[in-house]
Amino acid sequence: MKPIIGIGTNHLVRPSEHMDTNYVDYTQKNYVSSLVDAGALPFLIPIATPQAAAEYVDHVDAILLTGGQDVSPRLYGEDPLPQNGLNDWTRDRFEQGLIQAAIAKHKPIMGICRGIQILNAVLGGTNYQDIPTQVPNAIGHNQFPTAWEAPVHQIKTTSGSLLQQIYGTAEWVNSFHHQSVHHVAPGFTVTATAADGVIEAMEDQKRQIIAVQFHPEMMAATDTHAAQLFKAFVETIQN
Ligand SMILES: [Mn+2]
Repeated sequence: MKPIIGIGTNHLVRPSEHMDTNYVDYTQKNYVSSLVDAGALPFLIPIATPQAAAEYVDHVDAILLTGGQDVSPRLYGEDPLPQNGLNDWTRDRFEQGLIQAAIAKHKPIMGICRGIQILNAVLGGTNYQDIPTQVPNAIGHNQFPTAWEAPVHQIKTTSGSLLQQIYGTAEWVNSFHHQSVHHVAPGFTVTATAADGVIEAMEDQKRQIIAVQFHPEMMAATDTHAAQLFKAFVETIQN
């Protein structure tokens, strides 16, 4: 049996150019294809109540938390800065439910981009609301409109981490974010940083959580490290 991975989705809640007033739950195809290629069977979990989150977790072997909106600073007790972008309290609360249930039921979690930020906020850390204004001498962390799979900045990894086993001591990754982990939640080890100190990955081997700020799902088709990261996550589930 392939491990079943529940993907936390995004949703449209306003009229949009392509979908008009069809309000859909969705995820980007490359999250799905990366998990399929790594040997898993992904299911998309629609955004629902926090109570429903726990029931969804009962039906999957692991959770993938994906990119999207800025995590509400309310989750870590801060008022928003003017640079804080779109927040979605419904999604935040639902993913909080997914995280808490997955940990309670000893199911592994992988977080990507917003995923690392919601994990950190829910589990007791704080985030930078806006890297350019809050991190001194910050490098560029938003490569848009450069190709999604193009690696644009370096990371240095931490010895003993799963991330270093896969990526080596230093590597180039892509970058599409203006927020990041600030104070690290208890239980996590920082496993990669950018040259400006911005946290690019962390993990908690005890709770089987691996999280990255970059986007391996956009690189997995062209980059062996990114593909291997998904394989390693899937293997975590099988153990
Ligand atoms: Mn970055």
